[in-house]
Formats: sequence, structure tokens, C-alpha cells
Amino acid sequence: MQLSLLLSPLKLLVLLGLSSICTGLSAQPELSWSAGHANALIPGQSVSAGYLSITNAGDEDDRLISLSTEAAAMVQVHESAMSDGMMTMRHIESLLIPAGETIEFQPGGLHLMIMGVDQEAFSSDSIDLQLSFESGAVLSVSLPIKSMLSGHH
Ligand SMILES: [Cu+2]
Repeated sequence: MQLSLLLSPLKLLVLLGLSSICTGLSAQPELSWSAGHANALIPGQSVSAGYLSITNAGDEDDRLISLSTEAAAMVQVHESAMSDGMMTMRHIESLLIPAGETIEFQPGGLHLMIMGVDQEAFSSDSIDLQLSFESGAVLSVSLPIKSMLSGHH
């Protein structure tokens, strides 16, 4: 009897501890990606664009803060926009991925600007990228390389 009285507060503390860990986990962003591709290189160029969708199924906003690939020297998030009749691009250093939303990259809008491309890596079927987020999450992404000339099939 005395033993169980001593144990009860301890059990309570353990239960409280577990529940706060669970709450902490459920507040994390839950990131996934889908529907990606990268454009095949135009002969003589060393720059390509990539597209994908990033979904945050969690209940905390997150931000895409860095990208890397072994297939190129640098990858940035860019956004295209028309300005005075000219297509311009701006570099987005920190892309908000709001809780519960999907951000879609697409031609004429958000894109991955892949610069200093390794020609050999781009002659394979796909390229791998690492996407790093403010929360510490990292997504490994594999984008199939699509020729723009045969992309209509
Ligand atoms: Cu760009």
C-alpha cells in the first residue's frame, strides 16, 4: 500500500512527460514533395530549372532555406514575374511553406534555378537534391530530367 502511494506521483510525472513529448512532435511541420521534374539542358547552357510541389501537412509554418545538389554548383528558389512587359526573376532566400498548404512550383512562377550544372549528371535520368528547412527538416528529392522538346507526350 505504501509502495503504491509512493509510485503514483512518479507515474503521473512520467505520463505528463510523455504527453508533452507527443504534443511537441505533433507541432512539427510534416513536409513532403511530389510532381517534380527538371528541364533537360539546352545545348551550350549550364543553367536549368526544376519544378515540384512541397506540402506542409503539419500545424506549424516552415521555410525552405537552402538547397543543394551534386549535379550543380548552386540551386536557388526563384520567382518569375512580368515587370513592364519583361519577364524578370527574383531570388527568394527563404520560401514560406504555410501549415496545411501546398506550394507549387511551375513555369512562369516559382522555380528551382539550377546553376553551374554538371553536364554529366544532367545526362542521366534524374538529379537528386537536398532541401533544408528552418525547422531542421531535410527533404531528399529526386527530379526526373525532362526534355522540353519531347515534354508534350
Ligand atoms: Cu530563375
